Amino acid sequence: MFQRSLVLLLAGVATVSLLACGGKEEDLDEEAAAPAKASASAPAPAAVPAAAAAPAAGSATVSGKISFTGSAPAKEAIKMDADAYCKAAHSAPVYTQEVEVNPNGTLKDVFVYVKEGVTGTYPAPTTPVVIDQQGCQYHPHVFGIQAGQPLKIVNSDGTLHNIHALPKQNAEFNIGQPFKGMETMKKFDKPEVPVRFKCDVHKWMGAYAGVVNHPFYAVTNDQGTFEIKNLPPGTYVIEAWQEKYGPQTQTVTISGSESKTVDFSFKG
Ligand SMILES: [Cu+2]
Repeated sequence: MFQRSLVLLLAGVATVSLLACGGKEEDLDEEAAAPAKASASAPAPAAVPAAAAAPAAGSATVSGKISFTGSAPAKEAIKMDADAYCKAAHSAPVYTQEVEVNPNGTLKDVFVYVKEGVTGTYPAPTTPVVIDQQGCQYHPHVFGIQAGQPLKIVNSDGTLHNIHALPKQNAEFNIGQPFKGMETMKKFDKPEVPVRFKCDVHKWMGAYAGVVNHPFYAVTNDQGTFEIKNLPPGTYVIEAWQEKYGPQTQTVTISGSESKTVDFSFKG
């Protein structure tokens, strides 16, 4: 115990990850079970039966669709010849994911989150977000995670991957996973959108995380839609971030259990 505090005192950022699987995360778990401080003055919301780790902060919803106009860059088939394992893992062509236009003219893999306006504290879930290296691609390609929430990095391939996170606000990391089934736990301490990941072995591999300090985020699906639930009443800046086209923002004001639609449109 003494040793642990000493290390924490001395080391700051660099060594914290070594201790992440110790008692620290369990403390967070207990806090996560308590209602959000923001709603302390109001009566506790009726117990959500199968409550997830995130506290039920409010009951407003912001949802929307990301449409796309113009022409997308031509999809390029990825050449995986450099690694026989990767090449053999696919019987059909695999395409780049920089701009993913859905059949209904919307965009997939846009990270949508509340950029400004969230008050209160939202303890990081202790359940990890998983990023899997499978078929020499990252799954998912774009994902959200809370600051302080564990990120489980998995190698499902029988080949070497080297996952290299390139944040600007958080600590960079660079981890070789030479064997199938390897798992590494990491986390980001600060909010940052986006954080890019690359593989130093396979140049075509790329992924992006949106790191936020609350649970109000989503990634658009193959219908181009998103939904952000359990928002307390307030005025919020909603940002939609796309890998090639960058961010767009809109402001929305919601009250009570209102549902509002915030649509975005990106142009190729
Ligand atoms: Cu790789």
